Amino acid sequence: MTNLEPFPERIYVTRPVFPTIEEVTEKLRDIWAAKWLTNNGPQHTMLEHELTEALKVPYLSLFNNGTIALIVACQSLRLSGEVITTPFTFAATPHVLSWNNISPIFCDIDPATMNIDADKIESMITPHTTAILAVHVFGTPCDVVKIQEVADRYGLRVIYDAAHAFGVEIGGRGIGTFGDISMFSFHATKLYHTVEGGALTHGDAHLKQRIDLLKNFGIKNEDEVVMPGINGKLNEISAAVGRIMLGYVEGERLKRIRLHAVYNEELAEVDGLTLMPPCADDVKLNYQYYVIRIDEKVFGRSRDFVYDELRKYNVFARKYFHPLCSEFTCYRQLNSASPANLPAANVVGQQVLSMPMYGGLAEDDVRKICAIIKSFKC
Ligand code: T4K
Repeated sequence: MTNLEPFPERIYVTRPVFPTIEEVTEKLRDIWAAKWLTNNGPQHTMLEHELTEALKVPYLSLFNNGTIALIVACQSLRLSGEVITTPFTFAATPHVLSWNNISPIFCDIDPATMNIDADKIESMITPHTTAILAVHVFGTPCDVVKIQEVADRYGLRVIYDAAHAFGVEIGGRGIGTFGDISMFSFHATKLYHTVEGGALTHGDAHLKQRIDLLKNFGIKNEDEVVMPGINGKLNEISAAVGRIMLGYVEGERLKRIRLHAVYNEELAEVDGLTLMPPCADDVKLNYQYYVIRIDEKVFGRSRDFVYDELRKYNVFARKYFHPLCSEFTCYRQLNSASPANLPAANVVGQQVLSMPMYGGLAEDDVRKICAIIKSFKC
């Protein structure tokens, strides 16, 4: 097959960006001096302010992870009944609906962007529909204009799962300003992280009050608890790491832009591989992920073959997102989960492979990974 040697150590799909120990130690000293570890401390307050600017959004609320943030987003808008979403996403997206007693209704995707197909949303609306929960998959923006048009026509709310979209902009506008609420994940595996963490962004001061109550048990003051909230608070150590990481995010993004270019250069001419879609000129991407699609009929090998063989070379690519959420045992009985309703998602789910992508990866490593993939072609 190839005389390329396996990598001496595992190459994972991603590696977290680590600040220096010294930077973290310095911030820990501040936290120790303040004697404040969580519950809206000074690091939390400063990070909320800094992220509001960095993401170019009017309001932002920090959370202990993106999943709890999304659960609270649904609560804050009082969603119920059915919410239209995509099957091509991480498990958290439909699960937050279930945790709110809402039925996820799966809508097919646009195979080019791998995002929810805005032209198909209308056909999924019923009298029970209250919202659209769309995902900017791999940081590629959804068709935000069309989605808003449909939502406005039917009086629906729009929530964006922007877990992958830190720093993405459309026409200079922060991606978190579209729809009613957007959720960002700051998990360790993301381009920007707070170890674990997340945020909700939106344009409404009253909504911020409600979200901040919901993430703190609904406690208004020592004498009043005004709604059944949850514990969604980000602690001071995570917030401090987040403040440091703001100084790393653009450097990491630039390294990934370079690695994207190498993947594109090496794989562009390979029949049977579809590379990440180019974006409109006014879109600023974050280059967090590099995803290919493998058409078995043309490439001669299936995605699963490539995934398995790469592991023999110590390359641990990932099948994000396979299985589709509509294939999970908890959802596959839903009418909207049937493969007949989701033809594009079912094809993409069988073809997709997330390649190693992180700033610490050498360009030569990327070239070698591409050479290994090309050696599989038959
Ligand atoms: N919505 C969407 C669309 C999402 O993608 C996610 C999360 C969410 C919502 C929920 O947000 P959070 O509640 O998580 O904030 C990873 C992440 O854990 C998850 O946050 C992320 N999406 C998902 C796409 O990827 P896994 O199960 O693939 O993670 P894991 O542990 O297999 O890590 C992937 C690779 O990263 C490992 O093979 C090695 C490397 N790694 C990982 C960790 C944690 C390290 O080198 N060091 C580490 O500390 O879900």
